Amino acid sequence: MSLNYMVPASKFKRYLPKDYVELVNYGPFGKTFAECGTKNMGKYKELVEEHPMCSGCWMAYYIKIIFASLPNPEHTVTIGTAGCGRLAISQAAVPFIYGNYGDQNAMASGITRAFRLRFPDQQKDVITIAGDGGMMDIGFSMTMHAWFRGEKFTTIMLDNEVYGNTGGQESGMSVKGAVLKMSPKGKNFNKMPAMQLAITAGCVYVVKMSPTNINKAAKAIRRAIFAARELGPTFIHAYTSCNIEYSIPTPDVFKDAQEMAKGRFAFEEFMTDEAKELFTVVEAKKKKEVN
Ligand SMILES: Cc1ncc(C[n+]2csc(CCOP(=O)(O)OP(=O)(O)O)c2C)c(N)n1
Ligand code: SF4
Repeated sequence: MSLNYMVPASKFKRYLPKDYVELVNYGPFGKTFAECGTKNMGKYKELVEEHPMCSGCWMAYYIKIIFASLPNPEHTVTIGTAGCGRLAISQAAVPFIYGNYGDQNAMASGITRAFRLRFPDQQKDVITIAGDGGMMDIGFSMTMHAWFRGEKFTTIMLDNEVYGNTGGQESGMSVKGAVLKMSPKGKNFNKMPAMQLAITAGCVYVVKMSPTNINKAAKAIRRAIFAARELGPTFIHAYTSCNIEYSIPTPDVFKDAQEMAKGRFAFEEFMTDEAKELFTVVEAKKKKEVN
């Protein structure tokens, strides 16, 4: 995809859906992060606006942040799988690829490599976005092997600590003892250490967080994308509660996320020395572009 495909021919413009024209005129394509990033959300036409996820779903909120953080939305492809998140991700004005349950990182490996061959002079960003079941249970081998192979794309795990979309089975990321609708006896093994697994498997940048601070969340997503372009696999492990399966009243969803930010989702950031060096250069350049 490129801007050339998105800008409608002037004579054709009046026949196009209003939504599309507004996206071209007032959306983030071709704009800077300072103009159409997380700081200005609500003031421009966002890449994902309407979606069928539950009212107050924290995952849907975080997905909006992901799309508002993209450094280059017109050259980005997202890859997802079965699970609640794909209901919103597939509504975004960014190409979305949907495969069999759990194979998102295998698909992303092929697509990233194909892009590098087909568009050697154009940076394309590939991001997989999937739930904890898709990423750490059924897709576990494909997630891990993509990391071990050093595939250069970003993996974002939407961890709601349950299979939300299928009515509340425990996942490897549920905590020990968690009692869920379809795990009435309580889970009997520990939450998987996703961050440590990612570091061991060779991810060059890894963050664990509860995304209560929008700008901090955006910074992590952008860093993950910048590092994946140059250095290797990157991973964001975000807490995205399921207020339905964990019976969190909608007005308390933010409070719950704040509690998590003080607990098992306290902010942790890992980066290799090369990634650190890269961020110093890239972030100084971006700052200069804004001033
Ligand atoms: C191969 C296969 N097995 C099972 C399913 C059924 N299925 C759909 S979504 C889902 C679980 C989703 O849980 P998770 O990945 O954690 O995402 P969430 O819905 O919680 O966001 C399952 C088991 C499927 N679609 N394909
Ligand atoms: S079931 Fe849970 S994760 Fe799925 S949309 Fe509803 S609140 Fe969000």
